[in-house]
Amino acid sequence: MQKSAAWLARHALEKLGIRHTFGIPGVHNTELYDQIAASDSITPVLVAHEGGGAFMADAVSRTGAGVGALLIVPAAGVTHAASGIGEAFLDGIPMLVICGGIRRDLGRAYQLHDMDQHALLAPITKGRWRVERHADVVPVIYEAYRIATQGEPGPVFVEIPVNLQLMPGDAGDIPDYVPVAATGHRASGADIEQAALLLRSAARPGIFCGWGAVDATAELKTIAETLGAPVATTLQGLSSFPATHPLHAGFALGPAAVPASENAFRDCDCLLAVGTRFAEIPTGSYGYQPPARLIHVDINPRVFNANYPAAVALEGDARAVLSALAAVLGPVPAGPARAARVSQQIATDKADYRNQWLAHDSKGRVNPQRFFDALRDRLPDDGIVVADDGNHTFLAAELMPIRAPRAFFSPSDFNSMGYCIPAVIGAKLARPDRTVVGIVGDGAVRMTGLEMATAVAQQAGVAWFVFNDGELAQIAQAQETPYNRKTCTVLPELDLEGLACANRVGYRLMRDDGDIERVIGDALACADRGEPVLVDVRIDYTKRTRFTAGVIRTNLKRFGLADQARLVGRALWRRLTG
Ligand SMILES: Cc1ncc(C[n+]2csc(CCOP(=O)(O)OP(=O)(O)O)c2C)c(N)n1
Ligand SMILES: [Mg+2]
Repeated sequence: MQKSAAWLARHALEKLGIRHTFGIPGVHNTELYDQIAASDSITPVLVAHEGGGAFMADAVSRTGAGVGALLIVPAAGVTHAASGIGEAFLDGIPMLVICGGIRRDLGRAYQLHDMDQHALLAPITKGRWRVERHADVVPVIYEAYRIATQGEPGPVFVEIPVNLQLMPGDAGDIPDYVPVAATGHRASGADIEQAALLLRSAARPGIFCGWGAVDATAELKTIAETLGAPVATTLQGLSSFPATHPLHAGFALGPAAVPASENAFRDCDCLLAVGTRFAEIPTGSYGYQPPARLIHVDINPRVFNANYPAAVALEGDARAVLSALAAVLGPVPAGPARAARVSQQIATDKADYRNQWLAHDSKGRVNPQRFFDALRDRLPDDGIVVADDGNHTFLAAELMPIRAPRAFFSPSDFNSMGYCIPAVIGAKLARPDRTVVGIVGDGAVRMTGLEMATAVAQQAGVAWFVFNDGELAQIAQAQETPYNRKTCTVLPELDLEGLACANRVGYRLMRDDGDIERVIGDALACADRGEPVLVDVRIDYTKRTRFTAGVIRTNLKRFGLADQARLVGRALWRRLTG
């Protein structure tokens, strides 16, 4: 069969159930774009910047409704997209990157967009292919998709040289797509028994879950209830366990955690950690020390013992491992009484922490707790909250209860600002039935704010709440004490109303607490009508999150006494001299 590589790529993407591609056309992929435009099932989405496109594709995958795909030009398209590809790689999110390639039939050097993109992408993709023949297009895309979705998911890259796209060639026998089999587990029965034994005999068992457990909420609940164990989550895994559950303790572990979690895990003598790598954020910069009885469940065996030694390591898909574990755990006699005690303490600690925030004088600006209380009241339980990276992220993590799996996304380990504005669009396109809102800093909005026009073009009704504080607060707060200066963290003025207007999205101003209810109601109503809207939230950042305070303390302790004295001395001196 004679087919062009562009036709073959479209065929493969259709069979894989791809519904949107994100990117920008150029001379190396217009043939691909022409094919995709003719597809009944795939819509090519024009983005403002390939970085935004990659964040959209990432969010499509995070919803669980299919895998996000990019359709980009080589070199400049790839480097622009690299932030989103890197985020997906470090966060374990599948993504299919389809890229045009320079001509391989000319024998010419210094072609447009010629660079070694495979070398550039090697550290941030699970696999890379350059298609050499027409007959390889479909099998390579299927194989790339399999690699992207199997094991710990991640991005993959397929380059299709433009000469193959333009010319028909021998496509051979086009293979059928065979869906990727679900991963089970490799953990042995003896190891699962051993884990059950440790948990059963623990006096204060606890559970810590990350994004890897996001589809295992039911199994987590069963085990938590059986043991009467508190459940804390990572940042990325905030939606892995419902905040409405009485055993839900909240975000992070250790001194940077919310008080309910810090208290619930204080004397934890056996920790079941599921789908987390104990990375820097959820451990508060490694300020948390897990107990020796650490049972670590992950699909990626490389995470075991990377930061903390595991007493038992159980390799496999979280659902598969946890259901096997629940089956051998059986009833735990101490469980019900412990559950009652632990839940009561959690409820008290959560109420106290919330009251501390409500009592904080926001001096005429918007109180973060009042904001999140009102948003929670109005957002459906399965509404998707997308954060960016900054102080607003940790406020959301501490103050906004997340109630459903895959209902909270944030850039996590790669930690790329600029994620939220486009990711909200990707999430809405993948899940038009869900309410999707963004919480984004006024710094991050500068990076990808022009992507708002993409929402208008795609008729994606979403609301972005811009936490407008005039600073790169997460960094400015960390500069304040040691330096007594805010070098390069005070933002020049930006007219958010003008930005909304330029993008043709709605604009609402939330000046103080008195505006909260009305403006949130109004913004969500706009989004429901299919009208994207930017809300300018004049947020109060004068109270620190537990996370920021905890991380600063942990890092200070890490210095030796002489360095601590030097840093404190400099801080005091600057306080005196300005
Ligand atoms: C691409 C990128 N550049 C820089 C940083 C460092 N950084 C982390 S949080 C932050 C501040 C973000 O400011 P803003 O978007 O206003 O959010 P806020 O902290 O004020 O809520 C910065 C600069 C980053 N994470 N990513
Ligand atoms: Mg800010």
